[in-house]
Amino acid sequence: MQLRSLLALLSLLAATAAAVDENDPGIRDTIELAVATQPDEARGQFNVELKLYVFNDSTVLGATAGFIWDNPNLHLDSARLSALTNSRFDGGTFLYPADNVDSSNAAQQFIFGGFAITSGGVSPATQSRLWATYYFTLSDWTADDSIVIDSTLVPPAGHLFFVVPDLTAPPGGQRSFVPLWKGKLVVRDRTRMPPLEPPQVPEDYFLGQNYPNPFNPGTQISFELPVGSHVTLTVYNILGQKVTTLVDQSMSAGRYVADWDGTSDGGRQVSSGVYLYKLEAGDFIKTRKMLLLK
Ligand SMILES: [Ca+2]
Repeated sequence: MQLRSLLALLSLLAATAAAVDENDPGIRDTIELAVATQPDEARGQFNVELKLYVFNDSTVLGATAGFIWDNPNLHLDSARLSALTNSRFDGGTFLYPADNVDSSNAAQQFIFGGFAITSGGVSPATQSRLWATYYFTLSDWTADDSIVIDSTLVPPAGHLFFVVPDLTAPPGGQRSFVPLWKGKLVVRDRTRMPPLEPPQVPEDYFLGQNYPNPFNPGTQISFELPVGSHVTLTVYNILGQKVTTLVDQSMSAGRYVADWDGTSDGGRQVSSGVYLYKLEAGDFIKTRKMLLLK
């Protein structure tokens, strides 16, 4: 794993907006934080536990992360990788401890240059999983305080991003992208201990860019449903003529991938060119383009 190159990429990605990254193959990889707080009366402080959940549908070969917080009394004490990732990361430690702990507490930020992923990366899964837990203490918290923990603006490096195998490149090729980050986390209630549940259901309808693109002969189209819906996913040629229907059924909320093998309803292999695919689900209608190149 070339972690030095991760660092170089990190600086390149600093200005990237936290929008959907079209380099993300398949379903949108998603990061979400959950937090729990608990009074520690013996020490006159609060313990704050932050959990990082990840949904990844590609093997993640490397990752970087960082976040900032707006309360100077919040102090990051330690971080621990989950059992899921422990066995795949170098000793369960962060690669660049100099970026961590004491030096970052003064700036109220935590940035690290990469999980040192070994054993071929973190395999994809069909649901979000816990990757890491961060342990903070809060020395003073009045009833009206809230704390914002935000990974979307992390100076000077940038967002968390993933490195995954690039299936459109020669063997060994890699690509990187910024996973969808679910925005800022606001910690408001100083005594509540909410359940730390991984996020499972998408917040909005979404139609992803097909992958790979351009493609030959087949490609995959991802989409997400926040609620159960009747779904149609239809492929048209550039003249607006229907080529094939990939999905036409009721589906429950969740993340999905449809395969298109490049054939029409009649079973014929279609020719090179631009094709459109249209998702209709509930009130949501979205059309995107894809390119078949032979
Ligand atoms: Ca993905």
